[in-house]
Amino acid sequence: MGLSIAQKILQNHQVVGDSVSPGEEIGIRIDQCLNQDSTGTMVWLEFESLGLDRISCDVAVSYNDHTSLSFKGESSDDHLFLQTMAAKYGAFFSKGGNGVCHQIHYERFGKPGETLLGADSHTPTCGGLGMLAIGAGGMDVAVALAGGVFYLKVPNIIKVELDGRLRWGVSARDIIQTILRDISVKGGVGSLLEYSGEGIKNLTIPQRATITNMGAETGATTSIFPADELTKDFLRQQKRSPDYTELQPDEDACYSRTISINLNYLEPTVALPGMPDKVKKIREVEGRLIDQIFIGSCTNGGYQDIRIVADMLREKRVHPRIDLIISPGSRQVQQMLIKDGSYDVLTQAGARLIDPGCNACIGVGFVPGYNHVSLRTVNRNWPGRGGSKHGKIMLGSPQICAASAVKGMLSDPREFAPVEFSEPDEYIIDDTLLLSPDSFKSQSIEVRRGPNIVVLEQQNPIERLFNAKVILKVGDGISTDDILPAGPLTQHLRSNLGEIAKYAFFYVDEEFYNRAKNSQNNIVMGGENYGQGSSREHAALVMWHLGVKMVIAKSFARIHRSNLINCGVLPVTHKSVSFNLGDVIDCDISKVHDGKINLGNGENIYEITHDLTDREIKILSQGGILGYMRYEKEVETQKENSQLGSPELFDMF
Ligand code: MIC
Ligand code: SF4
Repeated sequence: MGLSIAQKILQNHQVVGDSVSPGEEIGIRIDQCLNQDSTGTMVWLEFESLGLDRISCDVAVSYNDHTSLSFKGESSDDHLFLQTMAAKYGAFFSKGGNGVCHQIHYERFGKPGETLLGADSHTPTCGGLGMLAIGAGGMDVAVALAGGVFYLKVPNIIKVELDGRLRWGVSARDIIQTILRDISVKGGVGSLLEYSGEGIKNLTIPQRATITNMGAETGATTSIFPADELTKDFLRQQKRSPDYTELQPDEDACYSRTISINLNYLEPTVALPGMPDKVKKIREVEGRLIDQIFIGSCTNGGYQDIRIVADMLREKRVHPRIDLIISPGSRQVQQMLIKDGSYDVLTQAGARLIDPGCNACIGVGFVPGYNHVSLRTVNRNWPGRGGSKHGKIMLGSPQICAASAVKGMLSDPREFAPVEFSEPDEYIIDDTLLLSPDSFKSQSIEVRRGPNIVVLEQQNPIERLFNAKVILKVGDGISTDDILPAGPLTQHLRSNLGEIAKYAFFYVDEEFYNRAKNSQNNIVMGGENYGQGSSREHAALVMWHLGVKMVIAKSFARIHRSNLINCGVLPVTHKSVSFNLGDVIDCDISKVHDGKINLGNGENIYEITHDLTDREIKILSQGGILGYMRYEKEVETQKENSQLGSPELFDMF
């Protein structure tokens, strides 16, 4: 049977498992890793706890992008910690102002056919280059930095067949927003979106990267495009090594389903506030008033994106009611825009140009006011995402943003004269803000650790039996932003679990923290797609810290489920069992290995099936992945000393 592109890369990297058939749990080798300033301090603390001298993957990069504006001193401490840890252990460090991790990674590092594991859910952006790029929690990334295997269930491969060519006013974002409208934020769970068809020849690499970036919003494990002549050209334009091999699926590759889209007929779209899949055609919603527009982020912060905006705003003025903020995705994009005069055009039109970085996307600055409507080229818009639950965020293309900026209301870009764009023959290459690990080899590195950077508690084996109390019951679609909000409240506390835990479920139930901290035996009940959205490991770490031992939900988002397991919190998937707030539940973890788990509350004992693999059960029994790795190491050492036969704890499995 033939293989798809993703399966070929999986097969080339497979170190555990016999096949790459969907559903199989396999282990793969990771070539590249990335982390950023919100997730990276934990990644490095976790890596440090493994006691190694140097990273073992080919390339690793730590980015300063989410809090690069350092509204709080704690963020500056985080940056210095990342910079010195990267230097000490052999990773690149991208300084503040260099831009958003995903934009830079596909410009400077991404490689067709290789694997990338990133502590950020939009890591799939590099799939636009034909790389198998997967978002994960910090602990999985720490293990990969150490040269460890990354485990995943081979996803179902969905073929997305594109034909035709986008017409003026319709953008790459409209392709993925149309898919989101059709399959929803749950439609990609357990799947991978693989693009093919004649239409992809008409999409540049940055356009493909927009699509693979926002594919994360479908819940898909990742998205990928073939590596073709355009990929090769892009690497040349970036003055990158030409060691490139074409990557195409086999003719008889098998797909779980096909989504066909004719680009000729697509229309500009907008996602209404609340969820990225609340997508409408612009003509259904035009005329609605808006207050603020933000253009940038890892979805639409590319040169093409902002250059088109400049061309649409040439000799025009931003409407008086609009605050237009533009943040280039990277310093390269910024320099291209300065060189071609776009910066002048945008400034004269009345736009505010800010430093490359995540900025408004994550509520670091430009937080919308009470009932203010903000139109953004970012990828997420659930309540609270922009830093306040009172703001309303809509998602749309740079073209829609430009048209709306001029008219002061949601507007159709097709009413503007068409703007042509072609990729430059060469991009400006200036890696001044990218520190290579080689520059530090001869120096002895002193790691700079601010007082807010708190070493993680040790993970210990968990008890087999416990009396736990349901302290929160929530509905469907709870995101990691609901579990632990990002933005001004917490962004500077990412290295301090004790402090950040105070904001757990802050916008959902302000009393959660007080309830949780009074007991060390807690349970949370969720609905469908629990933990969707970002890779934010902190959403699981704070549960661990607050004594949440189990989350029972109808279904889990992939990354959050793994994060819970890595943190020693049992994720139990159920459809029918429902407990109420205050119920006390016993759980005999020693029975978990039968494919069943017993949950009881006094009179009733429910035997329900679970989807935990043997490996996951072993991790859970050691209190999490770090405890498990420490345990494995001890077992190995003891074996070497010929003092131990088979490990007693594993006997129960
Ligand atoms: C996001 O877009 O939600 C973030 C902020 O980049 C997160 C990572 C984080 O919480 O730091 C993500 O996507 O994983
Ligand atoms: Fe940064 Fe926003 Fe992209 Fe997350 S989605 S990496 S916050 S730009």
